[in-house]
This record gives sequence, C-alpha cells and structure tokens, in this order.
Amino acid sequence: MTGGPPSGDPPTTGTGDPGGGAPPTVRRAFIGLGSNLGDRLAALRQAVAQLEEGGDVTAVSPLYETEPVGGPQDQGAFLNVVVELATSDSPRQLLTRCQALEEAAHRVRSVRFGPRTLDADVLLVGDLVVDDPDLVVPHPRMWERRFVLAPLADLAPDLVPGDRLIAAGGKVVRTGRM
Ligand code: GSY
Repeated sequence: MTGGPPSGDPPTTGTGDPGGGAPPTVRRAFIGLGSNLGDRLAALRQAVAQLEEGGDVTAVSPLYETEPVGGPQDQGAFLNVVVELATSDSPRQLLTRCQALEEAAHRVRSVRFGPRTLDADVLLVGDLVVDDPDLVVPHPRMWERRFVLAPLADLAPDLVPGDRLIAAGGKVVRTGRM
C-alpha cells in the first residue's frame, strides 16, 4: 500500500460538490433588484456591477418604474430590474450574494436604521425548491408582483404565463435600459 483511502472511493472535498472532477451543475437563476430611496438608478447599477464580478451574469432586464406593493403608504416609486445568471451557485450562495449587495448599498445611506436603498431577492434557481425559515425558492410572493413578473417575462417569457402577468398586482412602466 502506498497511501490513499483503503475503500477505493474517490476523494471528497467536503464542500458538497461530488468531487472526482465532475462538472458542477449550471442552472438558470434569477435575482430581483429594487430601489426606492436615494439615487435609485445608481443603487441598481452598483448591484448589477457587483453581481457581474461573479462572472455568471448572462442578462439584465429592461428597467421598470413601479408602484410600491406593500410597505408604508407614502413611500416613493421603485425602480426594478431582474438579473439572469447561468450559475453553479446554490440558492444559499445566491442569498449570501444578495445580502452582500444589500449591505454594500446600505453603506451609502445617511440615516442609521433608515429605509433601505436596495432589495435583492433570489427568485428562481433552475427547478430547485428550498423551504427554509430564511430562504424560500421559488420566491413565495413573486407570482403576485408585476414588478417581478414584467422584467422576468422580458428575460424568460417561457417562465411567465401571460395570465399570471395580467393577474399580478402593481402598476409598472418600462423606462428603458440601465
Ligand atoms: O421585495 C422587493 C422590495 N419591494 C418592492 C419593489 O422592489 N418594488 C415595488 N414596486 N414594490 C415593492 N415592495 C417591496 S417590499
């Protein structure tokens, strides 16, 4: 014997990947971004640029100005986009990336504990389903929200049936590209 596992099993990495050089599974994933405070467009641009550092962004939807859905009555209109990725990241890794986007955006806020300048949500990760206390995928409210479905339908019309887009709530206006 010259070393190595006696079982003959391939070595594992302990990271959850199958090891043995198997290629990672690449999935089509979608992240929703929204901002209604401060320089909304700058916040979205910064978030997209930060996501692009991952090297897996494949498309960014048109930009939408959207009526707030939920939250305080007197809040201002949102800007929303959806970003498409071809990624081997897990839903939880994507959640961590979304949290990093929000933290980066919060650094520019002027009021401590004030309103947030960016919301970043994991919408879909291939056909994976997650139901954890802090992460639900597909996003549990996405089908009710036109500010999600309209930009998602621009990128992936195959994923958004027309009747669901019509049934969703909230006025949206496409305002161009980022
Ligand atoms: O969940 C995202 C934050 N959010 C938004 C949003 O991004 N756009 C609109 N139009 N309404 C919203 N309500 C919430 S909460």
